[in-house]
Amino acid sequence: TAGKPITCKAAVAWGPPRRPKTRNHRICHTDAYTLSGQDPEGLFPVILGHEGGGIVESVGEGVTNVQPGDHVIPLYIPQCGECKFCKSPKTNLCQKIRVTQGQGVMPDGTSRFTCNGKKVYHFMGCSTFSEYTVVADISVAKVNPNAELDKICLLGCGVPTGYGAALNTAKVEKGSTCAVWGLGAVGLAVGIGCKAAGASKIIGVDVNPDKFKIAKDFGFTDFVNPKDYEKPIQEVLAEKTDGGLDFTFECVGNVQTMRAALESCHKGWGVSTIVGVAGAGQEISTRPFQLVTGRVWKGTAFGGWKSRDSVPKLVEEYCHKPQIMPLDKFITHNLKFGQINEAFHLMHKGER
Ligand code: NAD
Ligand code: AHE
Ligand code: ZN
Repeated sequence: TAGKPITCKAAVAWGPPRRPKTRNHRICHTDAYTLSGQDPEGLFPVILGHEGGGIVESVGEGVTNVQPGDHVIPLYIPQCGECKFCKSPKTNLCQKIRVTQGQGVMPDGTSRFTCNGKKVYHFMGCSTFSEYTVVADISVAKVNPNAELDKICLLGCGVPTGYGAALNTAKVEKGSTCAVWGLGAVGLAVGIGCKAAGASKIIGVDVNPDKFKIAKDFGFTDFVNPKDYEKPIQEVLAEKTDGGLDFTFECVGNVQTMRAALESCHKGWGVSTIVGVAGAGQEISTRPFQLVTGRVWKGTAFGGWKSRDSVPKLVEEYCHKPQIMPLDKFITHNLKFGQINEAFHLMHKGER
């Protein structure tokens, strides 16, 4: 049906105050963030969703990298292989279609969605909260068709992001000490990355203590709830770790926890990686002396993975080494597509 309209179900978000099948979808906190109106790039009406897995229904003229029937994971960071970002080994941030993607349209400037006769925007080049979606050819990874789509859809964002933050961005070292703020899917995935790298201590920091039990299964060895202490968490952690951590990760999206994570790093060498996405207009701050004295502030998008090269490999890692890539453990609820608003509600209940 290439070129012909398809009528299907989709979760259309008409505007920030309202709550809202590719085949399998997952909600990432970033979907909730854009829905809340905090995203400076947020446009409405929109079909949100950027973590999914599906089967190619049809391809446009000239598309050669996938064909109907292929199993694919949509990619919000594409990989064209030609731009200067793709050619650099230092980044995964392909820029080939970034401008139009941020404008909620396809690379040719058009939207391919309408609802009740109204134009509906694309989201992050994916729009997975729909039974059918349209994406650029460089925005899909072709993956092993034997891998279950309802599991590997997790490899569209949260899990690779956290796992790669530890392995690619921070480059966690064997025997090192690590701390992770925020034990949602992203923070838990940082845990599996730190464990894979051989960290000796992995401290989970969350204001919701219900998260600590589940996090033990993701490599975390210790837990701290900042609400249990009067003094700043950076002081608490410095005392627990002989002066500070080798690696810290912020997976909340809060500028105060970003500062705490940096200042909890060990003098001289501690590396802090920002993964969380903060709201529009927010800024980070710390005394420059923190950096002068050897702490390093970094950030990561999609865990630094060059998407089309890496996602198929992560799928194979799940298939052949599930003890290292335990996707099944991330799944707490399976809901029907019509229950998408309930899914957002469950995610918000996980916050405190
Ligand atoms: P989530 O809502 O599932 O988890 C967030 C966790 O943070 C919760 O467990 C909550 O209890 C905890 N938390 C809230 N306030 C806290 C505080 N003050 N101190 C400590 N913990 C606190 O979210 P998620 O889906 O895991 O995403 C986490 C963040 O990462 C979001 O900001 C999301 O937008 C961002 N993200 C970034 C990338 C990237 O490529 N950089 C990719 C995916 C997600
Ligand atoms: N649109 C926001 C930025 C949001 C953001 O930082 N997105 C991350 C991915 S979060 C996935 O859950 C990202 O990859 N950013 C790189 C990019 O090019 O957007 C804003 O502030 O405008
Ligand atoms: Zn995401």
